[in-house]
Amino acid sequence: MKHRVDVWEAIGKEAKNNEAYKASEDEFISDLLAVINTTYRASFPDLINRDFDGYDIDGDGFISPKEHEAFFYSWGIPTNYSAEAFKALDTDGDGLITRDEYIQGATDFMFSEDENSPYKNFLGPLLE
Ligand SMILES: [Ca+2]
Ligand SMILES: [Ca+2]
Repeated sequence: MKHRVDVWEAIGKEAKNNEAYKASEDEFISDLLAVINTTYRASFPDLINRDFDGYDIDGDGFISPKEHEAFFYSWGIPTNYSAEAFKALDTDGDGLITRDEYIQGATDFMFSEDENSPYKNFLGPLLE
């Protein structure tokens, strides 16, 4: 949680004295890039382990397709994109996402610069 707050504080540093401040897309990206290569990268495994626990609603150690839809819903991502993202994460195709599968996908999504990464739709497709 602390690291997530660090990220938002870095992004929102201009906002402290200005309640009406809105980050532009460029500001958001440059601030995110600045913080991503510092504490955020080191804390990422911790962060995504906790995310996994949050998305594994029934606590059985796997993210089911229904739980994945709930994860998309909680982020405001249209749930019709869930199945495709789920399929990319479920690398062994057993119909469930293990912690390792999730961590692999989330890490690749966050840090890979490969435009053709199978995990590029981890949070749904980019808007046109
Ligand atoms: Ca579960
Ligand atoms: Ca699997």
